[in-house]
Amino acid sequence: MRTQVAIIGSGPSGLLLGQLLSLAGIDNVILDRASKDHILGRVRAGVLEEGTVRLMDEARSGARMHAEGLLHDGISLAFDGRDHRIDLFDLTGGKRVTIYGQTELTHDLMDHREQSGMLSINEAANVTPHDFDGNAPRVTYERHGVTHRIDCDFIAGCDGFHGVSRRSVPDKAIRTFEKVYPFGWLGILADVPPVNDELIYANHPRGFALCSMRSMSRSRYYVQCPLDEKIEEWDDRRFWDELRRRLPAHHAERVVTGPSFEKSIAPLRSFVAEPMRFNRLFLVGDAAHIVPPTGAKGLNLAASDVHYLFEGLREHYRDRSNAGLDAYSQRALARAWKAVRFSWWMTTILHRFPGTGAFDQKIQEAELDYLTHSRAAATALAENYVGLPF
Ligand code: FAS
Ligand code: PHB
Repeated sequence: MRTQVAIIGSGPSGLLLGQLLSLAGIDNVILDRASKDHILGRVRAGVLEEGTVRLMDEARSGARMHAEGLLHDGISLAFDGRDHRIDLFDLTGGKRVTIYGQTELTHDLMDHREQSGMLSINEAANVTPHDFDGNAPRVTYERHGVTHRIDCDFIAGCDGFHGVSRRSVPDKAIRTFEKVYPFGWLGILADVPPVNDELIYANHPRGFALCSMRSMSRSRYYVQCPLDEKIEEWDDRRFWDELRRRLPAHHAERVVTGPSFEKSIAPLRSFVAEPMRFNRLFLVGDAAHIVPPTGAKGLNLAASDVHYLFEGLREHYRDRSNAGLDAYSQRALARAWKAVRFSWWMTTILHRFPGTGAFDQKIQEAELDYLTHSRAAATALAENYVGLPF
């Protein structure tokens, strides 16, 4: 088989890139080792920046997002028993975020790909990129015991942090930067109304908590937990009690509890691989960078990578220019590092770090005090939270 762009990974990065390429008349095939059901069963992000919303519209896959997504003009920071609203809309001159689950976004992109008739190959085993340092790259994979080969012009490694693409790059050609945080997030989904109309990021001596949502009848909550925490030691009652302990009283007494239907622990890390291009192979999204979810940047960074790579590929095929492809890594990394910084900063000011000394605790309190009393400080948070320009 031959295609123009072979995409490894059918998560948000791969599906969004595939949809944009298809609409531009650029042939592409998506391969994923997982089944569609498995991919759709993953619960992850929930906050979309305006740039991500625009890309979904450009991909003609945004109708349900606009119909069901919730527009939010602000978030709240809660500490010392009070909460402080950060007016994103006012501080950024009219920008806002859209609350719409990654699962739904992935579903929409998958549905549109099926309607377009473009090829996705799921449950593909041993997907392997070859000869991307030359001019005739190809991807092989196995299915039902048969090895297949796809010759292509370019390979997009959209296969996430644990994918094969980054691992296929020789060690001497890639440099990685990593910071692992000494805690994780225990998250639940429950069909109960959210405690607040907007998100609440809480800093409490017992640890961080986040009140989020998927709709006005489905809530997404997280509490910071030790890295060695066992999910089976957290029944719903324990979760609800701990969440309420970490919220200001006027929120805690309003939490509507109910049975969770999803409960999981995610580790937190910051990670960046440089560069993001290796001749005919391009790393996209989580394959190239990971951020702690505190800044709601992971999915949105994947979207801006897709924007830069799609622009470059379209220029290559339409204008016979490689300027966009040559600039991809530098442009994507410039935006990625600013999101990595913001996500690290939000994590450091909102979480309780084991072994934090008195001085560092006072610095964290001063950060929060400055944020809630300085328009300049709040503006800096707001412009990063709604998403820096592409
Ligand atoms: P993905 O990991 O989503 O997709 C990669 C795809 O590649 C998968 O479908 C996988 O099956 C496939 N793949 C992997 N290896 C392969 C191989 N060898 N061969 C073929 N296919 C292969 N972001 C936020 O903004 N907010 C959040 O709250 C948030 N929470 C998260 C919680 C968890 C547990 C995780 C893991 C991530 C979270 N993220 C969050 C980040 C997340 O949303 C990612 O940024 C987003 O999924 C990135 O999308 P992709 O780059 O497509 O990678
Ligand atoms: C979520 O709703 O899953 C969510 C929202 C904001 C974050 C992280 C996760 O910062």
